[in-house]
Amino acid sequence: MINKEEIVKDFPILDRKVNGKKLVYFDNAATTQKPLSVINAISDYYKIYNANPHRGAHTLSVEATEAYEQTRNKVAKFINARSEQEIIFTKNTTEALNLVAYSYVNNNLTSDDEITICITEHHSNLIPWQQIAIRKGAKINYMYVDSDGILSVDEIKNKITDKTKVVCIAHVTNTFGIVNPVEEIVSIAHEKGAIVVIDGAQSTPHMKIDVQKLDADFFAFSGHKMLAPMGVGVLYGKKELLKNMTPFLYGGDMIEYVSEQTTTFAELPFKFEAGTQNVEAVVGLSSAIDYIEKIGYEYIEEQERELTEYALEKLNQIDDVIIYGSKNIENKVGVISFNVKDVHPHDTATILDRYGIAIRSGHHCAQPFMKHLDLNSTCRISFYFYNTKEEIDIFIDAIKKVRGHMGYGTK
Ligand code: 7TS
Repeated sequence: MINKEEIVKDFPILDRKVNGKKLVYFDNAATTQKPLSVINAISDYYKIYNANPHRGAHTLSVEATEAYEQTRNKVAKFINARSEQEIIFTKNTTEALNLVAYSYVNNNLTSDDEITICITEHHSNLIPWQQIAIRKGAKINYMYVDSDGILSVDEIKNKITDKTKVVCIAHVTNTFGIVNPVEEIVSIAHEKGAIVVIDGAQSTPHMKIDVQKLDADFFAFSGHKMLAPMGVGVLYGKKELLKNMTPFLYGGDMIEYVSEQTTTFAELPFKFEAGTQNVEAVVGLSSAIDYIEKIGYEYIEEQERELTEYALEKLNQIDDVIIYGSKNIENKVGVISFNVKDVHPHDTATILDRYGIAIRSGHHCAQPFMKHLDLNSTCRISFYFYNTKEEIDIFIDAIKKVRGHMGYGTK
């Protein structure tokens, strides 16, 4: 039995006060907090074996290299890649997606081709494709969702055509937390001969990822959304695709041999990791994976489901709150978008901050989606397994006071 109180104690920041109130952190889709084990792993790296990996014959460099490469191995197992050669460390999901855009799509797209993406995409899974499409004179084909944020199989079938070369889709959307039917998308895309890039930034923290089962051609995620530090992300790619791709960045450590006029490149995965990498973040990612595996996805999913159900029920009871997106808990992670009637989301977020509650407000880096729904912006709460029902109670009490702060009555 996992003890929630013990879990909460693992996260020192959750004990701090904000504006004189105990912190309630509901902005986990933006970034999660870090357990002491991750913080200590980073501190130990600097205290004991900080060095530039892959470069030195000295003990510290060997130890740093081991830590770095062992993490690659751990990540490969974590998402069930066939080989650690399929794991490339990047700065974040954004960089991983840009790598695919510039090293694969840029070299394989013609003006007759189409890229299919969903209207719900985060800008980092939209702008890179848009830029390549502009460069190549190709077209972006959008799959549209209903007002609940749900993507239908008919829409997928209509928008993945014989012209489609690449399909890019979030596994879980960051605005409403909807789990997209990625396995179906992959199967339809592969039938048409298109490759699929899955943005796993919002899924990897919350559900067990099996890239072989998904049959994803590329899969990207960020460490910082799953307990690890900022500054490390992962690009998984099928080996046969990665092998034929040109490097994204050029420089130290990614070469085999350099002469005055030409260069040959290192084997996978090193040809995609130019320059000194973020070893401290990689070490932190290793520790974060250990933590997630220790508590297990079963616990994570169960906690988030309970919290989301509870919060939806409480929010639903407040007349002045408008909830956006599907409320079907079976198809959703712990993300709720909402607005308080007549109150700008930034005002709501600012008022909640006075009560020590951290939420996100704005367009959530998904402006085309907001426009599609005829919305300007929303408030968003997003949970992780360390959140509690007591925190939701604090949040609900504060939400009931928002309109009063703005000079309105509250029902
Ligand atoms: N894709 C999705 C679905 C995301 O939610 C995010 C970040 C990214 C990509 C980019 O991740 P990064 O680590 O490269 O920045 N989403 C959010 C969010 O919803 N609020 O803040 C960041």
